[in-house]
Amino acid sequence: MSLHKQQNIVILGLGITGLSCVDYCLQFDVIPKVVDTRAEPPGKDQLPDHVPLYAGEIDQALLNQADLIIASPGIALASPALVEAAANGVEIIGDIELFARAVNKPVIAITGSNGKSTVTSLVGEMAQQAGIKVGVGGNIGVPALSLLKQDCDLYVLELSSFQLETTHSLKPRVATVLNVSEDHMDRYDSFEAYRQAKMSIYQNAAYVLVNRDDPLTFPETTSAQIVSFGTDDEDDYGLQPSSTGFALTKGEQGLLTSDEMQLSGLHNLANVLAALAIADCAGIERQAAIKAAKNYKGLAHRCEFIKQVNGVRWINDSKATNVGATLAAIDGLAPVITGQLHLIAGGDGKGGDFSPLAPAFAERIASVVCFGQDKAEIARLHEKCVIVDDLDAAVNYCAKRSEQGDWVLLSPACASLDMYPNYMARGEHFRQLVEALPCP
Ligand code: UMA
Ligand code: ADP
Repeated sequence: MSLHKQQNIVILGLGITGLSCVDYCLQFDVIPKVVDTRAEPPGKDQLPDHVPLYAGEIDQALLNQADLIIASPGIALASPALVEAAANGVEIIGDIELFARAVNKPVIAITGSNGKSTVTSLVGEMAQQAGIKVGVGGNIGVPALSLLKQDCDLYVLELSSFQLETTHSLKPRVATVLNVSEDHMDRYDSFEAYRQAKMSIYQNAAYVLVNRDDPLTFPETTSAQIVSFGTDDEDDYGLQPSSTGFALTKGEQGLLTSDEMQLSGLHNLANVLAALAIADCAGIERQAAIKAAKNYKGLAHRCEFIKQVNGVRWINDSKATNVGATLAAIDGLAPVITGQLHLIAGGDGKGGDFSPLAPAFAERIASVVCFGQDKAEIARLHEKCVIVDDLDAAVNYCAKRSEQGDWVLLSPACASLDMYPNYMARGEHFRQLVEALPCP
């Protein structure tokens, strides 16, 4: 797709997405107008001088007069400013739609409530291992448009429900919704609205990969070829119990075993099965994919082992920003621990329901230490929960309470934005606090 010099294009949001959209427009000699509700948007310093920025309150007339608005994922289509612009007939798209209109190589599109980044980066490693020039980006933190400059032969995109809301033309070679559980309820009217945003990834896909363990990932109708993964051995990509754990299989064929992998937890076996299925559908050489799966160590802030102090293992799962992710971490870790599990949780719950955590608190956790904006709501779930002021106090509490053989898990079930710039900063703070614990 090419943009026209005369077009009046407004880019809404000046984060990393907005900056990538500005850069893309400038490649076509189009000078966009940039609007952001923040007085000091984070991309301000990197914006070229000749691109006008309207920061602070939104000037509605500017939006209403645009030929095209490119909205960042942090701004909901349902926000009043965009609703009014749409009512005035202005076309509103996102960066992924621009990418979709321009790309001429196969695209793998990955969404889901949890596991997106893990599966996306693993598929990228598989393609690289097979010698394919691959671009990996999207919600994982590299704006998709910036990948187009690399002229890759395959693109692997992690897509959020926010990005999918403004995407219509993507024709993925393989599309998957890995799982659906409650998240971002501060942005959607209902769980079904959130799910439908995710399901739109299947439109125009050649292969649709569904999760047999989660019927919510099944499309109502599709003309695509359906492939499935699951933690049973019923069909397609699955698991069979073995003497050392599990064999990852496709039908009757063994692909690798869980003890050959560096990742742990049942949820990660599901992630690897999904990645292997995607690789097959995308034509990535099978042996290369298996080798990458064996070597893959996982990403930081996802059930990441930090340090053992006085016989206690400290785990950073700061990326667990919703209840489903924290449940997966507890279910994945609890069975391998000889001592007890202590959980640190809390932050901004995004309007979600914490109650699914209650049975896990009762059965699998010794102590729950709650901090952050929604600490009281989590603490209400069980009498063993205690409330502290911040992460420092939470780490100190767990250091005092834990004994040799115990594990301490930071898996907040909440976004970090009430106290930190992002989940990485929260995870880094946790790492520093653990590193500073006295070791005899
Ligand atoms: N914002 C305003 N006013 C504006 C524009 C944005 O207040 O005018 C706020 C938003 O509400 C949001 C923040 O600024 O809280 C950032 O929004 P953005 O759209 O400018 O974000 P980018 O910096 O462009 O980053 C986005 C994704 N962020 C969001 O979807 C909120 C990044 O995902 C993604 O990595 C990046 O594009 C590249 O594709 C982050 C994320 O938290 C990691 N995603 C959510 C998640 O994973 O749960 C969906
Ligand atoms: P996302 O990009 O969707 O946020 P990540 O791969 O970054 O997913 O993992 C985020 C968190 O979700 C991790 O902290 C982990 O505990 C949990 N998680 C990872 N894979 C799964 C899965 N398949 N099902 C449920 N939870 C998962």
